[in-house]
Amino acid sequence: MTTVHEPFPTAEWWRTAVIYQVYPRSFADADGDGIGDLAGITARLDHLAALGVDAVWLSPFYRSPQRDAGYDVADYRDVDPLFGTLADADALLARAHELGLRVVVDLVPNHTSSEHVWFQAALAAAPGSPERARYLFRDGRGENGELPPNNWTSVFGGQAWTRVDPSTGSGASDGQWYLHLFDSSQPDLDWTNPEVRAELEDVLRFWLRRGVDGFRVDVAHGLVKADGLPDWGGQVAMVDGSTDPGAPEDGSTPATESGPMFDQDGVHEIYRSWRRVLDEFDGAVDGERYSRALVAEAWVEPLSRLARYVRDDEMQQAFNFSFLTSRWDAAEYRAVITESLRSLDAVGAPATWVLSNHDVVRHASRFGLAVPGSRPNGLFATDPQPDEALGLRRARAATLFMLALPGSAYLYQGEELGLPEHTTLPDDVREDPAYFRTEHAEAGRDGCRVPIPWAAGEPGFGFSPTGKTWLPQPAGWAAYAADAQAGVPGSTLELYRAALTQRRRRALGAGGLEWLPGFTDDVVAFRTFRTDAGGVVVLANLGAGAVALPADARVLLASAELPGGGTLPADVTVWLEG
Ligand code: TEU
Repeated sequence: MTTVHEPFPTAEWWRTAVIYQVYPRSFADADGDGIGDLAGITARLDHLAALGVDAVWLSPFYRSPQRDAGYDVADYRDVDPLFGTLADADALLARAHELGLRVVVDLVPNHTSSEHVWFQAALAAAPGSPERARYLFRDGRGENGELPPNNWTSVFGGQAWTRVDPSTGSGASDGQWYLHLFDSSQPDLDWTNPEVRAELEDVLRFWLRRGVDGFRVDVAHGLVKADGLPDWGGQVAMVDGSTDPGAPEDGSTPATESGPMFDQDGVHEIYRSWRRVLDEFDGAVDGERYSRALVAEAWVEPLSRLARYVRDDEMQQAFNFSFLTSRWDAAEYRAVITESLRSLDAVGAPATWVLSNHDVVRHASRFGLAVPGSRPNGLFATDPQPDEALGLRRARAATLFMLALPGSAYLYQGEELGLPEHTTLPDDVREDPAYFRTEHAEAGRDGCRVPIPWAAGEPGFGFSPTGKTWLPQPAGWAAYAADAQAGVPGSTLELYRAALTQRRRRALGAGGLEWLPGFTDDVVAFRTFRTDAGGVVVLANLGAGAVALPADARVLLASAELPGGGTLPADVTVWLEG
């Protein structure tokens, strides 16, 4: 079935858009090598149109040695042969637009791959040269420069500096060090260098000219480092985004301390100039007037700090990781939703909502953990395993209340199938650099990156024509396959479709929200409203026992079968006719 949307309903489409994240290596494989590709995505775009999303965000597909699954870019203006060609990218864009889907691509400006021509030139050049000045090369400390220039650690574990000397095979012998907040194959660019700024702006224009509708900006809070790269007593953790060992004892993230490598005021000038680049393209294609969007991947707290990224002349959106990192707790959700709407309204930006992505344990598994909603950096087979059924029940409930919230929502591929994390991956198939750099202390992110099951009865569950998959899929995934759920009442896929249909029909993303009194603390209860389209009443029961539904309740959608008798069981969300 192909559903073509009303194309491009408003100029500021991103204010209410549901944006579906495609992780190219794991979405669909057309050429049979077991790794997803652009042609595979294009062939499956009908699934996304039928699902009812507004836009697609593609994780990086650029030329890359794939040390960090493409977040290590060697050439920003080409497609990696693993994923296809520039012509395949053009075909994808054309087909998506035909279906009324906008396309957001990933931009990785904080670092390049060490195989980027710039970094290779930097290694070949002398300290102090213009080639070195595009990155953060420094002399080491200690008598012979044998100690790293400061004490920063990599987000993936280990120190954030690597020394160039013949023994590391880097080709340089002067013994300088270069900074990498992530893997050693991901050297950080120096954003105080005008050449770096000009180059990345040109990259934006390259993709805008090809017709992309926006960019998801990787590590948007990291581009500018504090002057002098001062030592810091803290440590940055992957996935949970917590940054300070001096954090409050209750485990909450400290309010403002983010370290000298993150959330420096200087980043905002960069986004102001990018915004001007995007604005050049408003109306540039076929005279169509709609704005291209920038979305910040910035692990910044509190939300009032995050709101600075989406001021009027900066980006349009920022991921709401405070929402993603909430535990399964009604009071916590009420607080984060209230605070999100308050701080983003204050700058005129839409709130965004997200529960899963390619860096975190899938929410269907997080909510099935002993502490539901806690967020380990991956799970090993030897770890206590999540309760799959409970996790899925809560995930469906969480998604259903998320999709009623005003603003824009992000979905991660496979969550519409209710996919859990692969929590029993054999260690010898893991690829995430975080697993290696932490010396296997963290399982890392491979478990949320397993190829998608499309067809229950086919090898590799239809991911690839040969049945190959770059990571193994659990045998139990036949039940989650898209073809096993399509048209099946009560399936997770049909729940997502129904919710997205109602969301669109009732313009929920564009509405406001009011909290409803009269329910117990364990119930997230709100009414969405919009004068011209009508709203819904949303009740999410996060408590342990059933609660009574209002006497006159007319149920529009429920995240699980209701028992009748006018009750809302535990871990279920309903939308009621407003
Ligand atoms: O992730 C950034 C990242 O690792 C954050 O989750 C991190 O916890 C935060 O910066 C700490 O404050 C992005 C990509 O999503 C990820 O896949 C890449 O591996 C990474 O950047 C490097 O490009």
